[in-house]
Amino acid sequence: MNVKNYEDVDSWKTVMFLYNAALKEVGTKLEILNDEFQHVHRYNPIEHIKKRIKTPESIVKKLKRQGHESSIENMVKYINDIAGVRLICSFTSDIYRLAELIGNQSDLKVLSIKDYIRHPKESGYKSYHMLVSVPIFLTDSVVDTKVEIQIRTIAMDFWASLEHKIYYKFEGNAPEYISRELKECAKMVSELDDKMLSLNEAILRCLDEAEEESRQLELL
Ligand code: 0O2
Repeated sequence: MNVKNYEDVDSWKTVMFLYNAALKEVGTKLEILNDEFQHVHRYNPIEHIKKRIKTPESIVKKLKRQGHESSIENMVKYINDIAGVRLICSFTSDIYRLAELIGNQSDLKVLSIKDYIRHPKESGYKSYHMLVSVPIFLTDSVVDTKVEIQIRTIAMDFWASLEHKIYYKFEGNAPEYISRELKECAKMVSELDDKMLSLNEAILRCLDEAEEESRQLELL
């Protein structure tokens, strides 16, 4: 990163302060949504939330990969996931439900959506990405700050975390058979997700039927 003089150090600190604030704002919003869901529907769509700020090394690497010079200006302009929140859900249906709830939050602006669930990446990667901006209220101004929200199931997260580690070891040059095997694993993960979703739907139907039966018995 181009942090050469006091002025740059100052802008670096300001930028990082803003991303940290945005991460807190979005993280809290999502926790509140999850709590409200539990309160109203007695169900938590979010299994857990992970938050992170991208490391300076990772920012520099990504800028280089994109063909941009390392500068604070370029990082703010081109790197969308400096502040990142990952929502891990139980079922695929939770992902779209959460995406809709996030889209309905009036103070969040949805800048872009990448649906790697309906359109998986060549690697087999599946996840739902939302790039949002959140207003950060300062003493004398308001700054819209970008946060990337990745929403995925436990199974998708398991695959992505291991694949990320494996690829990191090969620095992107994994042998062909490893990429093929990883893709095969991604297929198994998708089948597992589909099976879990239909099992859950069957369980909910059984519970509804049992409830209806006991209501009918009470009426007799
Ligand atoms: P890291 O180390 O996880 O942060 P854009 O942000 O839209 O300008 P970008 O970054 O290519 O362009 O967007 P994209 O495709 O939405 O990917 C962003 C992030 O998604 C990546 O960040 C990964 O976290 C994750 N991701 C995308 N593709 C894959 C994949 O094939 N495997 C795994 N495991 N994760 C993936 P980083 O900065 O690349 O990495």
